[in-house]
Amino acid sequence: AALTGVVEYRNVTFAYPGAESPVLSNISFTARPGQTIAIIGSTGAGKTSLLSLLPRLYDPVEGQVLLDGVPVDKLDRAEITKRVALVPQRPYLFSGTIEHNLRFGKTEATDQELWDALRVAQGESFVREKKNGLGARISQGGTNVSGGQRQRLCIARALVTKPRVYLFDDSFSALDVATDARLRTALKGITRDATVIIVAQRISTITEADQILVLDNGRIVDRGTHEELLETSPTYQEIVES
Ligand code: DUT
Ligand code: MG
Repeated sequence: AALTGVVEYRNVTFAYPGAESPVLSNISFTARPGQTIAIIGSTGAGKTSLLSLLPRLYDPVEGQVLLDGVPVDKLDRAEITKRVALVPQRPYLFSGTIEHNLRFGKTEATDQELWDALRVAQGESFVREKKNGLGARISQGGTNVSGGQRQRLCIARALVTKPRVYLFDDSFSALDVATDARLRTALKGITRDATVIIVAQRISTITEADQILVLDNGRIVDRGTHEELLETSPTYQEIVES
């Protein structure tokens, strides 16, 4: 069977409801299974807004977002949720156990699947260290775990759903460089056949991406691999040097 998980943005323009000017203009790109597409750009460039259109947190005002060739507004939300996992920039945990939080998207996951996801997300050891393990309580908003632990639990939650498409919104920024590197190596194995779109601040997180989109003021100003952009993109060079 053909691999699913093809994401296409076709001439997408987006403004927040009630706002006059668009925050995204004429965005076009395709991300295929097995590929990692990175999005980089300064704060306010529109990276989070861009990701939000695939799971339909918002809809574009012009153009189309397609999943496996079908415009997402023609798909059931449940179908989108099954195929696409978004790890949000501000990872959210709710009051309940670690297990509840990990099963949030997929209630029928086995404990083994939860531990497997935690292992990849580099969250296994801190959960094992807790007296109640998966049964350890998380307070509302996850205030009793660190920012990095919160990010790792939210990454594990996404892995548990075994989606075709992963959207990581700056998901590695609260991790130290070594943990970030270990996590991404482990992820590579898991996401080999999946489509990965990753927003990053740290250049080291994205140098191996198949394609990097440089977003500036809601537009894709340059695109290419790390090596190509170093040669051709002044905006990218600025980001690398900053
Ligand atoms: N914006 C809104 N309403 C919202 C969210 C964002 O008007 O609910 C604006 C703020 C900004 C633009 O949209 O001018 C793009 O914001 P976004 O959050 O997409 O930018 P980012 O690239 O993700 O910035 P950061 O690197 O700070 O996460
Ligand atoms: Mg953002």
